[in-house]
Amino acid sequence: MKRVFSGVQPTGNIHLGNYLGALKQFVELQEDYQCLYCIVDMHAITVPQDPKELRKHILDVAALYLAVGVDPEKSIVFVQSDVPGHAELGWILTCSSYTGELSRMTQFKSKSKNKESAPTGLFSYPVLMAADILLYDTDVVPVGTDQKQHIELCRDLAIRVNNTKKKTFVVPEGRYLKAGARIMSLDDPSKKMSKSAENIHSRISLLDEPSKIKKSIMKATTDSEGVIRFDVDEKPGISNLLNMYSVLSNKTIDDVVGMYEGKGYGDFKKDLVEITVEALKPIKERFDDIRESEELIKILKSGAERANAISEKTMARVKENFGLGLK
Ligand code: ATP
Ligand code: LTN
Repeated sequence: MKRVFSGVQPTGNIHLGNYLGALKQFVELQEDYQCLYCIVDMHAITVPQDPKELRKHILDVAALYLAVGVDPEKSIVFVQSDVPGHAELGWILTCSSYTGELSRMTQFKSKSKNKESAPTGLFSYPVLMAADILLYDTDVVPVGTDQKQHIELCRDLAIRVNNTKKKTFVVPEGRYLKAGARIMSLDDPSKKMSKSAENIHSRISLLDEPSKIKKSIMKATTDSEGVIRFDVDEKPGISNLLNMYSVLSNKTIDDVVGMYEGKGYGDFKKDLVEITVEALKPIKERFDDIRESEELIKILKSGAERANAISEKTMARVKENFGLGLK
């Protein structure tokens, strides 16, 4: 069976962008692949984290994976720092990566912008991500398009090692959905929706109360034309809302535009609130049950054991091909 790997950072509550860009794919792929879904806590500490909050967010993300439909009987769900191979391979790959290629990563540029100095971990973050993926001989990586550059770097590193040492790694492919791959921020549609943005109305979290969802959508930035049509360049706000409407209702954007011909932004936004609240209601209900249950920790522990068993085999091959350690 081909393998899938993906990860989400425990840096806050999962939002609609994470869900529509990545988690929806996680659920679909479980039928045809062996899937590993990781909570990448070591990526989260590339920016300062409060230890108590981080622990809470790890369990929140794990419970949300299960609440959206990741099935622990089918998929391996685990926490990154429970498998030492990630850090180990991360270092080995750091030695095969170049500072020039890392300094071109746009996520690093935007996260280090306006800071006097940036942690080295933030700079080498994409190398750890490559290690996550290569550690499991991954074939397919479902992510949002914001991760495309990191996936390309991962492929370059795998090919570089395969060319200079013996063939060591499987070269993975990114998998991006047509719709949902890049949901934009509600208050500034030139930026992607993000967990860590300061304004809570810039995003819809999967656990938001209906009143918060309503407020965020009704406040969402649009334009003064008053016509509902899809045009990302001229009307980025409305186009983003149309995209969300289309994916959540399983209708094409053209159909949605047709339904709102002659209607105003207010009517459209009200309906989008209703669709969003309905879509998220069952997720929130399942989340509350799972988050409280003792099963969650058991699932993560057993996931880490299964992930460790796979990663140890890869690490033995990597060490052999690099000449590290004793035979
Ligand atoms: P942070 O704001 O803390 O950097 P984030 O919101 O970007 O976090 P991640 O944990 O980095 O979320 O990403 C988890 C997954 O969600 C990745 O596959 C990523 O590509 C996807 N994703 C993140 N934001 C969006 C978005 N706005 N639209 C579509 N997919 C997204
Ligand atoms: N870099 C990703 C999170 C992430 C990831 C991964 C995604 C870390 N390791 C491995 C896919 C595969 C992000 O910031 N969204």
